[in-house]
Amino acid sequence: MTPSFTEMWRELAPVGRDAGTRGYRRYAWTGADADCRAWFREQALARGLTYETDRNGNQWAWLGDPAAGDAVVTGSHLDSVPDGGAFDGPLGVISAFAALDELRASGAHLTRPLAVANFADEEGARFGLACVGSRLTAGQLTKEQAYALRDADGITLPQAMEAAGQDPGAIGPDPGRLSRIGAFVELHVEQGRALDLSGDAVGIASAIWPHGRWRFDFHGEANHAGTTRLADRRDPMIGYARTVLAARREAELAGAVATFGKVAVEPNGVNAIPSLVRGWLDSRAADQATLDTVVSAIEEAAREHARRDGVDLTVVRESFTPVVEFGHALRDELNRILGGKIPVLGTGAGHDAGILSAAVPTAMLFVRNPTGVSHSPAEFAAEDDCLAGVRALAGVLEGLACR
Ligand code: HGY
Ligand code: MN
Ligand code: MN
Ligand code: MN
Repeated sequence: MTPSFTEMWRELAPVGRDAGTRGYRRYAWTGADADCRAWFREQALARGLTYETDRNGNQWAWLGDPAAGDAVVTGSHLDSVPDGGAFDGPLGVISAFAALDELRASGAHLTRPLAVANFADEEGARFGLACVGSRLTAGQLTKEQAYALRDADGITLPQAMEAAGQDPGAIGPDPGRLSRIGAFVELHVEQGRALDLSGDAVGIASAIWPHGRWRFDFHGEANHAGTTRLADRRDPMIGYARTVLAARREAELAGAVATFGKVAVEPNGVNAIPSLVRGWLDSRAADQATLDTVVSAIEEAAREHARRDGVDLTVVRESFTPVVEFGHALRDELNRILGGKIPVLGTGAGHDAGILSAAVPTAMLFVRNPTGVSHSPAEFAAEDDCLAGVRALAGVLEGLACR
């Protein structure tokens, strides 16, 4: 008997959850990630699906011949941000298995292969780059770039993969695999309140905002916190703090978003003026021009503050995802399959679907999140809405794979 949606949810819920914060710490290629990947493999084998892990560490569970081509693939990711919520990623993977179960139970006659996918390292929580598994597969990240990724302990991505039993030697573009995918549909919890405001349980994605990550390094002069006159200081924390305020101001002015959510201080001593303050900016906007304007204004403000404080500043763009407009053909087909009344909404959140949309026809379904909160242990979606998402996904899979 294959586990139901609720049983799968219960099985996965404790994996990688911090007892204190109740948030998830499922970072790529760690023990918690290995437990999630073992869970995925069990789900595949329990259903008699053909299980595989590809050269980039993405997991696939196939119904039908993986080599036949024109496959309909659905899935998402199982890794999390630090203290992430239960739904971001896992809802798409669990719903994919549940929708496939529904389709098989209905006796539908499949005319195309189906697959459930778990994309490796979507959040980039450990190595700092989002969507590593799907970017490698789609040829948007080179092997050299991937090999240069390292975590806070200096462990490189290939070292972490090897330690987890995944050979990093073969990572890289996988055009053969992509050429066999006719459509990819990712179901995801909404990370916002559009569906709550419209009163719908399920929505379809229209676009993903352009977004990126920039690292601001403020180099000052370490000194004694108790004996150094204020006028003699080159304190990088001051310029960093003013830049955080400038980021909020510039984002408000432009109707964009900008967040310094991660900061590292050296030497990080209470009684030492820092030598270095390193802050990571995540900024997103509805269009490229606005995003460019906001980030340039933030960088200009940062340079002015650094100059005034006698501090050196370097700014590095660490990653960037251009705007994703999901193709109308598949999007409209989903809407037709689902009765034409499903709201279409944009999002500021990045997804594997956004990466893969450059290579295969791609669409996204969103499930209502009543508070809109995400990347937090408070993330929530009601079970009825999750089951409505499964039914919608099952309908989409049937509409696409049972022609
Ligand atoms: O950052 C994002 O938007 C996604 O959750 N990785
Ligand atoms: Mn996320
Ligand atoms: Mn996600
Ligand atoms: Mn995603």
